[in-house]
Amino acid sequence: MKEKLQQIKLAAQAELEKLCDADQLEQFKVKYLGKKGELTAILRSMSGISAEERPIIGQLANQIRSEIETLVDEKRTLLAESAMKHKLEAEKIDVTIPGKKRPLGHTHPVTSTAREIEKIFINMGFDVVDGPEIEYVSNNFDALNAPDNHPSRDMTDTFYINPEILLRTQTSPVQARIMRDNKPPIRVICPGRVYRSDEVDATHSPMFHQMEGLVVDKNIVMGDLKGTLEVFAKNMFGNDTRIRFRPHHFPFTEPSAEVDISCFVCGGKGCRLCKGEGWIEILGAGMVHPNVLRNCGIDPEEYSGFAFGMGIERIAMRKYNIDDLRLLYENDMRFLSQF
Ligand code: 2NM
Repeated sequence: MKEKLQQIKLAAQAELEKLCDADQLEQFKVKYLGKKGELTAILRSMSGISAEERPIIGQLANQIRSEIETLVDEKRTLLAESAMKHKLEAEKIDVTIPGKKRPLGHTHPVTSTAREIEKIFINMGFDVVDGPEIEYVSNNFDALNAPDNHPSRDMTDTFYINPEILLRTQTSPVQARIMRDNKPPIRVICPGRVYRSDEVDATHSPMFHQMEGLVVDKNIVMGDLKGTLEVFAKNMFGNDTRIRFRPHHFPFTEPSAEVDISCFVCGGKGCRLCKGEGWIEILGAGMVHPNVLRNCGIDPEEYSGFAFGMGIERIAMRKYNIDDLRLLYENDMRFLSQF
């Protein structure tokens, strides 16, 4: 009996050496220590042993059992360590390998130009306001003193949704809304998309962006308009920039003017950019027509105002020396990544 137990112990030790994973260790435990295992079988068969020997054999069997249990625990730890080692080895990350480059976009030149213009006017105390691109004819034309026969009202120039609703042709309807809903003083600029039924070419697009400004208060005069636009021009195009007003006509302003800046390339002498003129046209402006104030619920006897409007693309094209408007809409990375 004793020899048998010693044999089991030796066999168990030898077998344990060869185990290489947790599954095999479980099977091993069942084989030696389980209810139907070899040690249990020995203890069961003790009925044939003399009364003196029984406690000795029993003690030995229990001792061997606990030795094997200890060995199993040690082996379990060893196996777990080696499993973890393999796992770490397999999942090793080389932190020195260069990462995947993700192409990072940036602000579109039309947007960055709009932000730059906004900043200049914000510094002069203007608020930035937006409004719907789908507008009422009444806000887009009627409130702004556009005569019934004005060519811009024509179906061939404007996108109508129905006879009362259109895609706004300018952002001034936002200003009509502002005047109707607020008491002066009003100081706002309105950036946004506008729509006109134009064929696409180097200088035209059926959708483009505008920035319009409006100031309404007591005692606003043309000098306020000139001063404001001069500050804008100097901030936008350089401190040496001068501005010039040429008489013009808009239905919503009286008097009205087209505004040029001195050429920021040649300073006014005449060059390729300004086509020998020395001046570059950048916006339209004027004193808000009394009819517009009245249409929007402001008394023109008490208040006066000035307004102006510019195409953001046109400013961006001047600023970045872009000669074809279409480049701004094609989203060609070779073009956009230059800005
Ligand atoms: C321009 C030129 C001149 C303008 C007028 C108004 C309003 F709402 F007060 F009537 N907003 N913007 C205006 C004036 C726009 O764009 C070339």
